[in-house]
Amino acid sequence: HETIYLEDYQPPAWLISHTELRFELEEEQTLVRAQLRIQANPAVADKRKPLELFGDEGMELSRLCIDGQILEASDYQREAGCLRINNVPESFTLECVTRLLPHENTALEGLYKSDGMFCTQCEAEGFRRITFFPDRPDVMSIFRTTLVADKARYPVLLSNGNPVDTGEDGEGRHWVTWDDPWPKPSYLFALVAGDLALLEDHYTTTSGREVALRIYAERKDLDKLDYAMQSLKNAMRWDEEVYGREYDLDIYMIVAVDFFNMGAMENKGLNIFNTSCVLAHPRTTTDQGFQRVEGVVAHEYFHNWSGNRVTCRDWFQLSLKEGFTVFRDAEFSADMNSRTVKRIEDVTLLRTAQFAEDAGPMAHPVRPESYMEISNFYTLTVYEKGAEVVRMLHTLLGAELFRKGSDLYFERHDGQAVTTDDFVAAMEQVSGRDLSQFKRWYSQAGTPRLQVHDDYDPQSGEYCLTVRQSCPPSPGQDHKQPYQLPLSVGLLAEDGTELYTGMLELTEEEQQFRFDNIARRPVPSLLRGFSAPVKLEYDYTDEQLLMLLRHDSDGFNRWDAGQRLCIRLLQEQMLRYRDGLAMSCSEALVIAWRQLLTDESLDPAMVAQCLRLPSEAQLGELAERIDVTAIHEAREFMRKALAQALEQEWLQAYQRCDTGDDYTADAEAIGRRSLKNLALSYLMAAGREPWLELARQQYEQSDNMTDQLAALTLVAHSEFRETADELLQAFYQQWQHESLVMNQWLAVQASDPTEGALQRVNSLAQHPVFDARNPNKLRSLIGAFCGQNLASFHAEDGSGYVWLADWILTLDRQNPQVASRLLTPLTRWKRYDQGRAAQMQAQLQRMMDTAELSADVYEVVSKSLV
Ligand code: HT7
Ligand code: ZN
Repeated sequence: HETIYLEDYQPPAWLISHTELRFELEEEQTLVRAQLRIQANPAVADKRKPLELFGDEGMELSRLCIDGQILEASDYQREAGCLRINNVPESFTLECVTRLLPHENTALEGLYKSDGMFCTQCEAEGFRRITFFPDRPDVMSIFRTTLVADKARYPVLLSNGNPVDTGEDGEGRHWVTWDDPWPKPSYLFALVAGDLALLEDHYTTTSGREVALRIYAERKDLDKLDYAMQSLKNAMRWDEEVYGREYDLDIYMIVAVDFFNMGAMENKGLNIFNTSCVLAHPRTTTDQGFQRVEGVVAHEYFHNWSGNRVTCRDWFQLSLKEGFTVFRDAEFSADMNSRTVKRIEDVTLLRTAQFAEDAGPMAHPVRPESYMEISNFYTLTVYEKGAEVVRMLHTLLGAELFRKGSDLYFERHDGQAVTTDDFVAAMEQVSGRDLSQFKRWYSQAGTPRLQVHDDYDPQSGEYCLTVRQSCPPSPGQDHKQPYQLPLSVGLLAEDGTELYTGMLELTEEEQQFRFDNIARRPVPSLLRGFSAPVKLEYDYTDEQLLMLLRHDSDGFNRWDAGQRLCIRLLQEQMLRYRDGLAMSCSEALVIAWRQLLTDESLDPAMVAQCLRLPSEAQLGELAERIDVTAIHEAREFMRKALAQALEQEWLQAYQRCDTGDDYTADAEAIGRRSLKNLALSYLMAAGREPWLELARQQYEQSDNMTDQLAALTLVAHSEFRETADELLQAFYQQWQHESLVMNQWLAVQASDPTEGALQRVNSLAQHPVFDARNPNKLRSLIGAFCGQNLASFHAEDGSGYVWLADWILTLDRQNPQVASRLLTPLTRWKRYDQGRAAQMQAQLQRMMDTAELSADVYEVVSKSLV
């Protein structure tokens, strides 16, 4: 498998001004006729280069012509995914007919069938599975696409742009031609053909363009599209107001498909969505699900500018569109809901999963330098850390200059394929700042560490903060240069009064910041709002953390202080567990939690965040060596202790939040439900029968999936096995025909930490609702078992590792992208004790020894074994 390097980038030798496609969609095969208007790139000196087009090795080529002349086999060569034609003129039309077998396409890249409908996924390199093409993002072309199919089976025929012609052949087949006026790279091409129902609405842009909004799904799901439609309209308005960006076509379409490798895809004018990111109904969708729909709909819409109008020069620049778009969607969600809660959720994901990625064998910079398979680089680093990098620019420049910078970026590069340097250059130009040091965030991997010390001189009233930054080595990068970063800080007096608020800018390995006229030694509130994606170390006392938890004016840091305290206490219990000592729960924590729980003036959403213990995965990320059992036991002990110490308060909070109002998916109602269900989870942890009855009652009486699933999960994960089995069976009976709900049913059981988990997931893999070809089902069963049921997956006998490796080897032949992603937990083997590490390594080696690994899995396995 070949490695591609950023430093080898060469501009394309050939450009394609127009691409005309005709798809004859049939049950047994699809014929694709492509006509490409090709010209030598005037910017490239060597005009005698052969024409090289990418095309999947397995794709059948049945006709190849230049300017109407059929080419003989001797006129071209096909090798390793490439078609080379020598001696071509400066400008010509290439015609190419390929034969595809979409019904056999289980990789879900290129053209495939999902539940009987045809659909495509072309990012990153799927278009080369449809026809031969310079399938790279810096070749942009105007597409005209005709779809021909049986009218009864496929009444809806969609592609990018606007429909310009349609007709029937009198023998049951019909056709539609679509024209997309905007030049685009091939990765944004899409088509859909199926028997689909439609929710239609419209939107008028600020400048008066009337846009038809159409969301397509299977007929049975038509009642689950309203929330996505409202989210789309909110996103369109928000992008006009906050970024001055309007939509640029007459139609915006979203299609929901059940078989999809990721969340959604921003194809120009024709987004294709995983059903899990578009369907939403109170009865079948949890609050989390609603928020995901809102966020993903907005994310794909925002790509119309950050990704489509201005796209990436090459795939190393992926974060140019993804990091920026995640930042945009996070700000949108913050504006639509609670800003602090959104920030807490995002930072939790970053700290738990992105930090782990940054410390693992696949660590890479936000702008990677090499890859074997680009699909492996749709990562938390490129997306989430990339968004943090954009956020830091926003913080350093301020909202106004950042907006000027984004305006300049969009205007200067409209219709171009550009780099992350171009993005930063626009920010430099509007601010007059030199951001060359800042760009290290794009080129250096690893999570920086900030060590903060302070000094106070009561005589002079001078307070001094000393900040040291460092960054651990990562693959191929032994030494790191210091970063430029914003460190948002507050200084608090003991009673919580704010003595100083501001932003410090770090550029050096070690820096000192002095503050005058400070009457008493302050408590520093550091890295407010998580102003940079770093690990911050400061030796807080428990009392200081309790004071910040109570008084910090920065909501994020109030929550963070509580988390730091919990982490410290949990780590102490882990040590005691390992040493065979009795564990204990801090009385000070109980008092602080009681205060939060009983203060009715506080926002329930924030209280719920503060009273949630850090997850086992996060505790693992923080550990030098991950001791799965000690983490699980310490956390369970603490949960139970806090449950019992505050039993009455949990019940009161539960009753207070159980308002009986009709379901709404707004931030306030979601916040109330989250505190209510958290309270129920602690009551269940207290382990007494009345609380089991309360959970059962909630399960039976709730009219929404959030409450029903919360109750089911708590009972299913409890020691009350009889009731657990009864409710799981009832849930199955009720929802067996709702595929997305059945995914939840699988995930609840796969993440059940009680005895016998592996046996349970094994038998679920045989259950009729499970379908190993559907990525959502795989994620619900395999992903949940390996990622959320840590004590079971990491069973000492290594059975979880063998199970996962068996699955990967099977799935790799079917869907390499999904196989490669599910493999992640095994790649972290170096973080575990010797016994586990050796068993995980052995499974990686077993995969490595398998002859025909895909590039996707080979890259991850081989890098993990280094
Ligand atoms: N830009 C989209 C990426 C995507 C994708 C990538 C690889 C394989 C399958 C995929 N499906 C969608 C998603 C996004 O960030 O909006
Ligand atoms: Zn995206």
